[in-house]
Amino acid sequence: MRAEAVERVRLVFTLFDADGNGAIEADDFELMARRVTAAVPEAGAEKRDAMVTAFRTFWKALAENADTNRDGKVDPEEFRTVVLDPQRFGPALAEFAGALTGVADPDGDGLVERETFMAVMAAIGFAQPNTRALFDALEPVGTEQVAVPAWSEAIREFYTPDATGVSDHLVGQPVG
Ligand SMILES: [Ca+2]
Ligand SMILES: [Ca+2]
Repeated sequence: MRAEAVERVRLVFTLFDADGNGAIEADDFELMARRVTAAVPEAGAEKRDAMVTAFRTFWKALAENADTNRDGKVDPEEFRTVVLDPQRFGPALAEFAGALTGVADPDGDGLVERETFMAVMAAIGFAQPNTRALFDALEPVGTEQVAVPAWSEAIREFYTPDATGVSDHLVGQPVG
Protein backbone atom coordinates (compact mmCIF):
# COMPACT_ATOMS: atom_id res chain seq x y z
CA MET A 1 0.00 0.00 0.00
CA ARG A 2 1.26 3.49 -0.79
CA ALA A 3 2.20 5.58 2.25
CA GLU A 4 -0.43 8.08 1.15
CA ALA A 5 -3.04 5.35 1.15
CA VAL A 6 -2.12 4.31 4.69
CA GLU A 7 -2.47 7.89 5.81
CA ARG A 8 -5.76 8.21 4.02
CA VAL A 9 -7.21 5.01 5.49
CA ARG A 10 -6.51 6.50 8.89
CA LEU A 11 -8.16 9.81 7.97
CA VAL A 12 -11.19 8.12 6.41
CA PHE A 13 -11.63 5.98 9.50
CA THR A 14 -11.48 9.05 11.73
CA LEU A 15 -14.17 10.77 9.65
CA PHE A 16 -16.51 7.79 9.70
CA ASP A 17 -15.98 7.40 13.44
CA ALA A 18 -18.02 10.56 13.91
CA ASP A 19 -18.37 10.24 17.69
CA GLY A 20 -14.67 9.48 18.05
CA ASN A 21 -15.02 6.38 20.23
CA GLY A 22 -12.51 4.37 18.20
CA ALA A 23 -14.92 2.21 16.20
CA ILE A 24 -17.33 2.82 13.33
CA GLU A 25 -20.91 1.95 14.28
CA ALA A 26 -24.49 2.60 13.17
CA ASP A 27 -24.66 5.58 15.54
CA ASP A 28 -21.82 7.33 13.74
CA PHE A 29 -23.88 7.52 10.57
CA GLU A 30 -26.93 8.82 12.43
CA LEU A 31 -24.73 11.51 13.98
CA MET A 32 -23.19 12.40 10.61
CA ALA A 33 -26.64 12.67 9.04
CA ARG A 34 -27.80 15.00 11.84
CA ARG A 35 -24.74 17.18 11.41
CA VAL A 36 -25.20 17.45 7.64
CA THR A 37 -28.91 18.20 8.09
CA ALA A 38 -28.03 21.00 10.50
CA ALA A 39 -25.47 22.34 8.01
CA VAL A 40 -28.06 22.69 5.23
CA PRO A 41 -31.29 23.76 6.95
CA GLU A 42 -32.81 24.74 3.60
CA ALA A 43 -32.66 21.16 2.24
CA GLY A 44 -36.11 19.67 1.74
CA ALA A 45 -37.43 16.67 3.67
CA GLU A 46 -37.16 14.44 0.60
CA LYS A 47 -33.44 15.05 0.14
CA ARG A 48 -32.80 14.76 3.87
CA ASP A 49 -34.65 11.44 4.04
CA ALA A 50 -32.74 10.16 1.01
CA MET A 51 -29.50 11.04 2.73
CA VAL A 52 -30.43 9.34 6.00
CA THR A 53 -31.46 6.23 4.04
CA ALA A 54 -28.22 6.27 2.03
CA PHE A 55 -26.13 6.65 5.19
CA ARG A 56 -27.91 3.67 6.79
CA THR A 57 -27.50 1.61 3.62
CA PHE A 58 -23.85 2.50 3.60
CA TRP A 59 -23.42 1.41 7.20
CA LYS A 60 -25.12 -1.92 6.45
CA ALA A 61 -22.85 -2.54 3.48
CA LEU A 62 -19.81 -1.60 5.53
CA ALA A 63 -20.85 -3.82 8.45
CA GLU A 64 -21.62 -6.77 6.18
CA ASN A 65 -18.21 -6.57 4.57
CA ALA A 66 -15.99 -5.35 7.34
CA ASP A 67 -17.47 -6.35 10.71
CA THR A 68 -15.77 -9.71 10.58
CA ASN A 69 -16.32 -10.62 14.23
CA ARG A 70 -19.95 -9.42 14.08
CA ASP A 71 -19.83 -7.25 17.19
CA GLY A 72 -21.69 -4.36 15.55
CA LYS A 73 -18.53 -2.31 15.29
CA VAL A 74 -15.93 -1.87 12.60
CA ASP A 75 -12.57 -1.41 14.24
CA PRO A 76 -9.52 0.04 12.43
CA GLU A 77 -8.15 -3.39 11.53
CA GLU A 78 -11.46 -4.57 10.08
CA PHE A 79 -11.84 -1.31 8.22
CA ARG A 80 -8.44 -1.53 6.56
CA THR A 81 -9.22 -4.89 5.01
CA VAL A 82 -12.39 -3.73 3.27
CA VAL A 83 -11.78 -0.11 2.37
CA LEU A 84 -9.06 -1.00 -0.12
CA ASP A 85 -11.40 -3.31 -2.01
CA PRO A 86 -13.56 -1.10 -4.24
CA GLN A 87 -15.49 -4.13 -5.51
CA ARG A 88 -17.12 -4.55 -2.14
CA PHE A 89 -17.16 -0.93 -1.12
CA GLY A 90 -17.93 0.87 -4.38
CA PRO A 91 -21.70 0.76 -4.95
CA ALA A 92 -22.65 1.78 -1.41
CA LEU A 93 -20.05 4.54 -1.61
CA ALA A 94 -21.59 5.92 -4.79
CA GLU A 95 -24.97 6.14 -3.07
CA PHE A 96 -23.42 7.78 -0.02
CA ALA A 97 -21.67 10.40 -2.16
CA GLY A 98 -24.77 11.05 -4.26
CA ALA A 99 -27.03 11.53 -1.25
CA LEU A 100 -24.55 13.78 0.55
CA THR A 101 -24.04 16.08 -2.42
CA GLY A 102 -27.79 15.99 -3.16
CA VAL A 103 -28.58 17.55 0.21
CA ALA A 104 -26.04 20.28 -0.52
CA ASP A 105 -27.99 21.23 -3.65
CA PRO A 106 -31.41 22.08 -2.20
CA ASP A 107 -32.73 23.80 -5.36
CA GLY A 108 -31.59 20.89 -7.54
CA ASP A 109 -29.84 22.98 -10.21
CA GLY A 110 -26.79 20.71 -10.10
CA LEU A 111 -24.58 23.35 -8.49
CA VAL A 112 -23.41 23.79 -4.91
CA GLU A 113 -22.64 27.19 -3.40
CA ARG A 114 -19.25 27.65 -1.78
CA GLU A 115 -20.85 28.40 1.58
CA THR A 116 -22.93 25.20 1.55
CA PHE A 117 -19.95 23.18 0.35
CA MET A 118 -17.86 24.45 3.27
CA ALA A 119 -20.67 23.80 5.77
CA VAL A 120 -21.29 20.22 4.63
CA MET A 121 -17.61 19.31 4.54
CA ALA A 122 -17.18 20.75 8.03
CA ALA A 123 -20.19 18.70 9.18
CA ILE A 124 -18.46 15.54 7.90
CA GLY A 125 -15.29 16.57 9.72
CA PHE A 126 -12.93 17.89 7.05
CA ALA A 127 -10.53 20.69 7.95
CA GLN A 128 -11.33 24.06 6.45
CA PRO A 129 -8.08 24.71 4.50
CA ASN A 130 -8.33 21.31 2.82
CA THR A 131 -11.97 21.90 1.97
CA ARG A 132 -11.17 25.27 0.46
CA ALA A 133 -8.37 23.74 -1.62
CA LEU A 134 -10.70 21.02 -2.88
CA PHE A 135 -13.37 23.56 -3.79
CA ASP A 136 -10.89 25.53 -5.89
CA ALA A 137 -9.52 22.35 -7.47
CA LEU A 138 -13.01 21.31 -8.57
CA GLU A 139 -12.92 24.15 -11.10
CA PRO A 140 -15.84 26.11 -9.80
CA VAL A 141 -18.35 27.52 -12.22
CA GLY A 142 -17.66 31.23 -12.00
CA THR A 143 -16.04 31.38 -8.58
CA GLU A 144 -18.73 30.42 -6.15
CA GLN A 145 -20.34 27.19 -7.32
CA VAL A 146 -19.14 23.67 -8.04
CA ALA A 147 -20.92 21.03 -10.09
CA VAL A 148 -22.54 18.24 -8.06
CA PRO A 149 -21.10 15.35 -10.18
CA ALA A 150 -17.52 16.64 -9.84
CA TRP A 151 -17.83 16.84 -6.07
CA SER A 152 -19.58 13.49 -5.87
CA GLU A 153 -16.73 11.94 -7.86
CA ALA A 154 -14.16 13.52 -5.52
CA ILE A 155 -15.94 12.03 -2.50
CA ARG A 156 -15.98 8.56 -4.05
CA GLU A 157 -12.31 8.95 -4.89
CA PHE A 158 -11.40 10.20 -1.44
CA TYR A 159 -12.98 7.23 0.29
CA THR A 160 -11.12 4.88 -2.05
CA PRO A 161 -7.73 5.28 -0.38
CA ASP A 162 -5.67 3.85 -3.23
CA ALA A 163 -6.96 6.46 -5.65
CA THR A 164 -5.13 9.67 -6.44
CA GLY A 165 -6.50 12.85 -7.88
CA VAL A 166 -8.35 15.94 -6.91
CA SER A 167 -9.33 14.53 -3.51
CA ASP A 168 -5.66 14.50 -2.49
CA HIS A 169 -6.39 18.06 -1.40
CA LEU A 170 -8.22 16.56 1.56
CA VAL A 171 -5.13 14.77 2.86
CA GLY A 172 -2.38 16.49 4.80
CA GLN A 173 -1.56 20.16 4.45
CA PRO A 174 -3.08 21.83 1.41
CA VAL A 175 -0.52 23.32 -0.95
CA GLY A 176 -0.77 26.98 -1.91
CA1 LIG B 1 -17.86 5.58 16.64
CA1 LIG C 1 -16.13 -5.76 14.51
